[in-house]
Amino acid sequence: MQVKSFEEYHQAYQQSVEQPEQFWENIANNFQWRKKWDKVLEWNFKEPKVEWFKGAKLNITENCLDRHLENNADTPAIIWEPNDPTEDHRVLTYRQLHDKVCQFANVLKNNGAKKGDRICIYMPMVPELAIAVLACARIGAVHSVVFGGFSAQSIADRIKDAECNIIVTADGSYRGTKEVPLKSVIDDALVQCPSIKRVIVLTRSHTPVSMIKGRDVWWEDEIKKVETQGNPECEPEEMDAEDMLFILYTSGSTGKPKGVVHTCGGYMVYTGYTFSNAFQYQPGEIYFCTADIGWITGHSYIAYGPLSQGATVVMFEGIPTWPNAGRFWDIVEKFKVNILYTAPTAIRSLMSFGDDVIKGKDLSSLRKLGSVGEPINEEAWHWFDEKIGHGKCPIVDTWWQTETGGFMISPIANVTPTKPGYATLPLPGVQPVLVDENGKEIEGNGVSGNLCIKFPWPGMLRTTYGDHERCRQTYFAAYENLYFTGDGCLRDEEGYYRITGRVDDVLNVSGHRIGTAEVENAINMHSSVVESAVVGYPHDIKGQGVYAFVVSPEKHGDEELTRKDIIMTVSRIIGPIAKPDKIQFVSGLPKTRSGKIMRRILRKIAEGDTSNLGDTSTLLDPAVVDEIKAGAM
Ligand code: 6R9
Repeated sequence: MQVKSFEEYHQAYQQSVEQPEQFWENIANNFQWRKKWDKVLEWNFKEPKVEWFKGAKLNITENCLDRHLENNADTPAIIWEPNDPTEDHRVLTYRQLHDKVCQFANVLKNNGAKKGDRICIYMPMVPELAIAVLACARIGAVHSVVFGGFSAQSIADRIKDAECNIIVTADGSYRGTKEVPLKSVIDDALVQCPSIKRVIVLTRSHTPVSMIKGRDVWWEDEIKKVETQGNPECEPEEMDAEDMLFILYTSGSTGKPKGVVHTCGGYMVYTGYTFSNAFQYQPGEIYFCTADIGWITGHSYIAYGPLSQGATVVMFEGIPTWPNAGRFWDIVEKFKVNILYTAPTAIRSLMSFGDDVIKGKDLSSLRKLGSVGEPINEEAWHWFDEKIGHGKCPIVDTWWQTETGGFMISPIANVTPTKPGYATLPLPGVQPVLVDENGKEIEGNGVSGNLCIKFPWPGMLRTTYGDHERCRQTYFAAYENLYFTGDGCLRDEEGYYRITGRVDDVLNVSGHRIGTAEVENAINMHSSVVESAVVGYPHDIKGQGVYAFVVSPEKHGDEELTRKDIIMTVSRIIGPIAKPDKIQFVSGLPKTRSGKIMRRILRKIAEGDTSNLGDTSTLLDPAVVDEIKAGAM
């Protein structure tokens, strides 16, 4: 599945465009199927309907676990580094991971889980999170992982949308010096969620929790029951290639997160192939992905992609800056990491601590570096290249999305010449196009436009859970016969792609996607807020910060306190990741005569660029702009 030279890349790319079905069929043959497909691809972007490997039967965990047992049972699958460096790390070989997944799959069955059920997972970054995910896939249940930083309200919304019947969680989690409760957040969420019949709770932090009789059970007790039942195996459920594998919620430009749906066959092929090819993974290499499994990067490139390739994955529970900003480098040294995959926001944050924290760390095991989540600025790129890679590791800047399932535009390590700030070229099988506002394709090089994809790839989303029309509207209606990514993009003279950021109302804060409408809805819940408008502004570490313009009528009381109350409200409604960095109180928002907020103006003010606000004559009340300008933070 790996191309070995730039020439081979071009050949593979050309074949993938000219004969896509043959191309993907060859790739798919590298995986284990119970039954092969009747047809490689059927599609139209109108409905949209996309089906890959139709008629094929498989179980993804057979590919991620069982098939490695014959020759690689003792290869470490997961090396887990705890939050606290003085606590022992854990190693799970493929044999051990297989057994634990089977055990927990049986726990799920004992608790009534069946094929097709939706199971919510809200857990810390411990091996049991990966085990729970794989156990769902083993029995054909659909997992919906919710990142540990989301609030009770966000969890409840997701559980209700997917009608989950089981939730897997832990008592609490550790992040640096903080102990973060999880079970009590779930308890708050479940007040609104009658569909949940069972809560399975892992012990991690020993935080006191309330266990409700008949509903809540301990992970450890349930495992013991399975052990006494004496059947450690759990036969993998046979799935259709197009059966649902998981739902993962992501923010868009409307107020409500969408449940992006991925299916078994295409997702397996796509994540396995892209992992193997882009990182040029070699047997025995130690691969460290710093993402959380709660995001797509963790799904595709901690769990499924690497495991289907028999890779050894380092999974980290803690944060990059505790006990100090050298933690990543300690982990690299400790496990002799060969491939490090992280995010620009982490790089910028670690950069800001200076070079002292890197001094004396042995980073010589590193061979390849990766970046994901947002455009990487040149300064961070060079620092990563020089200080971490010592100029000898290619930087694989992977552009992709929750919806794409896997890497789309990315260098192939040691094959594609890299360029700072560029995701470089599309991987074989990916056909990007740039379009103008009217949907007209912009051809040639040295151009920029909105990034679309014109042909399906196996890892693409199939629908948004429970609302196919929304999927069509969001991704396939903007431009006819194209998948619209929501990103702006530049193609330089050489044909290299550089992603310039979102062109919709989605912010990218520390690599996390946050919809401005969602934050506004949360702010507007606060009792002293009439309305608000949220925009992004450049932030040194986070990439983008959240800037809120808030209309609050009576300036009664303490402004600073109201600010804190609003921040607390957003934390409660969405989660701490969406907290505004700046809140400016204003007497009104700049609106057109038809009542539309002119975000363009607010964006400029938030960016500190008030010299040229463009045409403000169509505003209902142009004076409000001067007031906002004067009060900008
Ligand atoms: C994988 C992931 C997707 C959005 C995407 C884009 C931004 C991700 C990027 C990048 C520039 C990269 N993005 N990787 N921008 N260069 N290498 O992050 O998925 O959370 O769904 O976010 O992130 O704006 O549209 P997701």
